[in-house]
Amino acid sequence: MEKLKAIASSFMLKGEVTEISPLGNGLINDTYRVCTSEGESYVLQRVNNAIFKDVELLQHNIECVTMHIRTKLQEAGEKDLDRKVLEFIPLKDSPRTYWTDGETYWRVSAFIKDSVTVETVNPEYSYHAGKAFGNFQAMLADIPEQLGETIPDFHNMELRARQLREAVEADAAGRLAEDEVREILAEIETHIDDMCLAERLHREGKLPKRICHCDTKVSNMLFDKEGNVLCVIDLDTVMPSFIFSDFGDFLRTAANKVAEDCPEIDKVAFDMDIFRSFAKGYLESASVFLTPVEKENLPYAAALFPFMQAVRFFADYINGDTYYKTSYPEHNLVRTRNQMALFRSVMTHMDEMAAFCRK
Ligand code: GN1
Ligand code: MG
Repeated sequence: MEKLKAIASSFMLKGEVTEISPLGNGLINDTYRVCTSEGESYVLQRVNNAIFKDVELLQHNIECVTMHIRTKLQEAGEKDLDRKVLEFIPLKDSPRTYWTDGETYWRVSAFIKDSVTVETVNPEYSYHAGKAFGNFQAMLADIPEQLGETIPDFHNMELRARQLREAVEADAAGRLAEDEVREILAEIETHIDDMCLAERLHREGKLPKRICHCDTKVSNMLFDKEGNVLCVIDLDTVMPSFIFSDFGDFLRTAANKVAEDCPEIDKVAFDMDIFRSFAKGYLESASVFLTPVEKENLPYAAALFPFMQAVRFFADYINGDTYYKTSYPEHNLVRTRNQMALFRSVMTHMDEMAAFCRK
């Protein structure tokens, strides 16, 4: 903790650091809450630079995005600015917003007062979330700076399929010996071509990349106590992507009746009430910029994300769990089973979703 205290203290905080405690449950970065003698709270986060290789670019993206949103909100007369967009704190001796000793990277943002995160949402929350993510993309539609990809090809299904095939080829952990692993692999293979539609459309010039959040799971939104969305957090993956990313990844977590690692597979199901509420909110705020191709493929996005996540968890399982934090040896396999069950459930609702989006 002394080390963390020293790191936190090198940022321009109000007051002296008095307390540091762990916060949240992300699978990639380590996060702490910092309290100071002046009663202020901050979020201290270690950026996982094994995964985010270019922290400088990442922080540049985040600074551009938060400043752009702040200006937009200000222009719109927003009164509660500090709770509606994250603020990154510079170092005491430099305008840089991250600290590094050459090995680890840390940053600090202001803690948003009276905010909560949730792991599950009801239809009402989902409607607000849909509006919030649509707005987030709409506000970023005219960002003047060029943003880079903090993880190149992050949501590229062709790449994820390739990585799975490489993992299978290497079989580093000997897990291909398991019958179930081979069965899951066979099932995944039958869907890969269909699920690579976005990359094909992009190559044909029919699908643009826009600035997206790319990690829109439910727990990456802050709500106030009344259930209104305050702002979107966890901006590491904000980058150019297809709008499917934000639409699909929210539903992947929000519309699953259980958590992404729930081992009770028979309880996994895609909740159409959540879909309808979220899609309604999203379409209300995103319609200003969505093209017909983007709009008509929203049901595909709902299917793509559980599928892509299954492929990613599965490749990590086969690689011997080198990417996602796991709590037990089969954790990534359980996650894979869960996401494949969700994918199958989504696929039974394709026509219904298409009809809803056409309305
Ligand atoms: C990771 O760290 P966290 O939980 O915000 C992952 C997402 C996955 C998610 C699955 C950079 O996000 O893409 O959807 O786990 N982030 C990265 O829970 O790989
Ligand atoms: Mg994340």
